[in-house]
Amino acid sequence: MTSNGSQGRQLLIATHNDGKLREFVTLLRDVPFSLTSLLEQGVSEEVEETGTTFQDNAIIKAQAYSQLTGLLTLADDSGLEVDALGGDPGVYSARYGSEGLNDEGRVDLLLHNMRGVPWNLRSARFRCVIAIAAPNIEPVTVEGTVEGIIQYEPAGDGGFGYDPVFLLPQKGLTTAQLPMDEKNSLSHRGQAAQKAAALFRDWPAS
Ligand code: ITT
Repeated sequence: MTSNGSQGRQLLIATHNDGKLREFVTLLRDVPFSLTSLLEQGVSEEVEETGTTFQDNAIIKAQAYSQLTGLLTLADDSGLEVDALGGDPGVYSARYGSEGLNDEGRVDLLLHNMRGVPWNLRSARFRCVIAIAAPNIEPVTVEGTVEGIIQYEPAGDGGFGYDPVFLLPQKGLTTAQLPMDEKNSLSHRGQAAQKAAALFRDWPAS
């Protein structure tokens, strides 16, 4: 996928979500590893996310895909917590509503479930926990959070998932209205990836 003078050391970005993958490839472009994907490794298995926290699920995914491939592996578990919904959809963000929904359907459901919620009670945050695992190491985790407000209507066609309704008050724009580099510089995933990149810069040779 990418190569940057890494002398053959590979890092698997273990996600089936294309939006996440695009962001990680940009965020981790300077780490001293060649980045590879599940697609490139021929891995189509979906690991079951049986945890109840972002941290548990991130570790479950990173460990499972590193066992499957033997590679140093990074996975994230992330999602949207909406205060007016008691923190939902949270760890179930990708599975909110019925199985058949796509991103747009989940955004519609979210707005439906928030109808009547006034502006001052529409606070929310994206959370991301990244886990790094390899067959011979204890998993390591790092995390990031970004605060926002759930807009009444979707706006923007960048990003993925709930980005079209996630307003960054300091920008006056949703995360779907920002160029990817700008979203990455502020986002939950961007913050967690910066911490991960710092770990990778000093990663011991195996
Ligand atoms: P993998 O498990 O294969 O990585 P996934 O999409 O199932 O893919 P998660 O279980 O971590 O990943 O669910 C994350 C969901 O949270 C994602 O599908 C979106 O609905 C939402 N989400 C996370 N980060 C987001 C972001 O930056 N922008 C918009 N929505 C986001």
